[in-house]
Amino acid sequence: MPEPVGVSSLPDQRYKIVSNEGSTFTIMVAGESGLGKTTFINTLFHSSLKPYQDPNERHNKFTSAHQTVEIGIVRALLEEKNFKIRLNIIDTPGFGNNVNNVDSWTPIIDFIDDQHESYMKQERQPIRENKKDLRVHACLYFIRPTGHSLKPLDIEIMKKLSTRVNLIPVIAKSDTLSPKELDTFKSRIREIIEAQDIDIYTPPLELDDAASADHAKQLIESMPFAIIGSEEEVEVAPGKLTRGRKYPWGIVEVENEQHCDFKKLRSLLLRTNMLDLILSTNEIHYETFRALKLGSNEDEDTTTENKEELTNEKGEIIKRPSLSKKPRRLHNPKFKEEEDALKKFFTEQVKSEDQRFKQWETNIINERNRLNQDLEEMQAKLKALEEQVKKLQLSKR
Ligand SMILES: Nc1nc2c(ncn2[C@@H]2O[C@H](COP(=O)(O)OP(=O)(O)OP(=O)(O)O)[C@@H](O)[C@H]2O)c(=O)[nH]1
Ligand SMILES: [Mg+2]
Repeated sequence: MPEPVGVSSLPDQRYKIVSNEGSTFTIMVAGESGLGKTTFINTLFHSSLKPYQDPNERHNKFTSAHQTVEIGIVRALLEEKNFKIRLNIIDTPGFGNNVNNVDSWTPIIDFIDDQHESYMKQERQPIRENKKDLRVHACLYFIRPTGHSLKPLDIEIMKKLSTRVNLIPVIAKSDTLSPKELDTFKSRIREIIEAQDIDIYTPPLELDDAASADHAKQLIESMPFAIIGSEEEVEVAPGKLTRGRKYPWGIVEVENEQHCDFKKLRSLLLRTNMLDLILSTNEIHYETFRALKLGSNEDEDTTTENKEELTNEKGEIIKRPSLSKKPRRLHNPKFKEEEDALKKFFTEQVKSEDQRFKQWETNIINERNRLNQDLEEMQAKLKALEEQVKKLQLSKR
């Protein structure tokens, strides 16, 4: 009997957000080849999920545990009371076996970016209902249970992932390590993650709710989660079957908290932290992507008349002013140059106006002096004439 998901028992406000925003939830698995990624998906399905048949799409069959060769989507339905969430699990091919591993993990990074891009494009369309949303809300990164350390390749990929998605590192096939080895391995990985500044997903501590805070603390302390996957059921007591792996020395059970952290991880993903994963993807990772995209689009704007082409539902191309015309100019060196040039031009204009004004002032002063001189001459002439008149009058008498 699957455990209740718990979404329907969320407080009203949160319930509304999930039902509006979270009608789909997407998890991705990534990591080296053969670490049990596909097996984990199947284990999760058998433990709590129903396969989902989209009427408009060909149904994706459950993948079986042989080497995954391309990125695949497994769909499921999370159902509780009247509440439904469409769940997508992205299975990816493992990497690490090739000489040039870049080719095997860049498609994973591209996939994540492409989903953000596609969502962004849909948001700009005039008709925005029924958006297809495959943005990855949580990426489980599978670590090989070497008991030693993280490989440089792991560090490189985890760094790239952590700037794009909620990254959750997991120790794969943890049944191959003894409890003591596992403890040491966990703390070593935590140290490396901290030293390398890899931003992994951390469940938020809700301090106003003691029980939730306690649960979050437990989750944080268990990171990176040690997991065991199995597609087999084993008999743990007469007639009692459970998912696990059987060894000559005993049985390891997937859902036994003494044996591994599978239940904790499942709870984080499907129960306690689903909402936070959805919201933080939207508010942090998607927004970061959008801001970066808008920043780089500004350069293009100058050549595309600030118009962007959109395709409406009928496939017709329409043009409208670009959304990317945002006041982010100061950060762009190109606009800084433009601004400097404008300032220079303005200063030169003011200078030349100033000179013109000064010249005009000088001309006026000269003209005034000239007029004053003329006036003085006229006055002198007038005086002379007056004196002549006086003299003539005197001589008449
Ligand atoms: N001991 C142990 N073996 C496991 C576990 N999970 C999976 N395996 C086994 O590991 C092998 C590889 O498992 P897959 O699930 O195909 O691994 P994958 O990560 O999907 O591999 P790629 O598709 O090549 O990337 C299978 O034989 C599984 O039975 C586990 O938790 N413990
Ligand atoms: Mg696989």
